[in-house]
Amino acid sequence: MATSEPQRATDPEEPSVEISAPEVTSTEQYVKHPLQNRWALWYFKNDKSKSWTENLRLIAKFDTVEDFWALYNHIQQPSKLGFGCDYCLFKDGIKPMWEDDRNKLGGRWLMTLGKQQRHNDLDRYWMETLLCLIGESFDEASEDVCGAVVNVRPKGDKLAIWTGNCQNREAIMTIGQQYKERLNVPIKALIGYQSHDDTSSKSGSTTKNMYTV
Ligand code: MGP
Repeated sequence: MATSEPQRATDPEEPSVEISAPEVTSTEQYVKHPLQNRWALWYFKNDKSKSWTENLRLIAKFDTVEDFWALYNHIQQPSKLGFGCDYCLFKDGIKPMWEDDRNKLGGRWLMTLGKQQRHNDLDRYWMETLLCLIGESFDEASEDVCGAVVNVRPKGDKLAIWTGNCQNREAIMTIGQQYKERLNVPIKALIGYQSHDDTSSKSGSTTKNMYTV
C-alpha cells in the first residue's frame, strides 16, 4: 500500500539518515482560549476591626478559560468559607460595591438559600453562576452584567448577579429567566431583583423586588 510515511534508507552502504517526525506547529497546542471579558475575583473576610471596604481584597484577574480553571481549582469552595465571607467575580474595572459608577444605578438578582442548601447546592450554584458570567450566557443582555457575589451567612447563604441599570427591564428579565433555568430552580420558586439603591437604604430586613421571575 502506498504510504506517505518517510522511508528509512535500507542499503547498508548508504549513510543512515535519521528522519524525525515533523514538528507540530499548530497554535491550538499552546494558545489559551480567550474569554470575551477580563474578570477579577475578590474575597471579603469579615474582620470587625476594619471597615467594609478594607475587608474586600482582590485575589486575581484572568481572561482565558485556562486561567479561570487554574484559579477556580486553587481556591476554597464557598461552602468551606467561614461565616461572613464573600466571593465576588466582577468585570475588570468594576469594583464589587454599590458605589462603583457602573453599579450605582443597578441592582441584583438575589437567590437566598435555605441552610441545608450549603451542603447540597451552594458550590454547584456558584460554579454555574461563574460559568454563566465568563461564558456570556445571557446573549446581548450579558452586556448589562457587572458581576456576581456569593455571601456565606449563618442565616442562609446568598447568590446574586449584579447588573448595571435597574431600568433595563428587558435585559434584566432575560438574565433572571436564564439564570433561574441554568440553576434548575423550580419554576414555582420565585427569585427577585432589587435595586442597590433600595438595598443600601433599606430600614427593615427585606428590600422590595422590582422584578421577579
Ligand atoms: P451584605 O454583606 O450584602 O449582606 O451586607 P448580609 O451580611 O447578609 O447583611 P444583610 O444586611 O443583607 O442582612 C452587609 C453590610 O455590608 C451592609 O449593611 C453594608 O453595611 C455593607 N455592605 C455591603 N455591600 C454590598 C456594600 C457595598 O457595596 N458598599 C458598602 N459601602 N457597604 C456594603
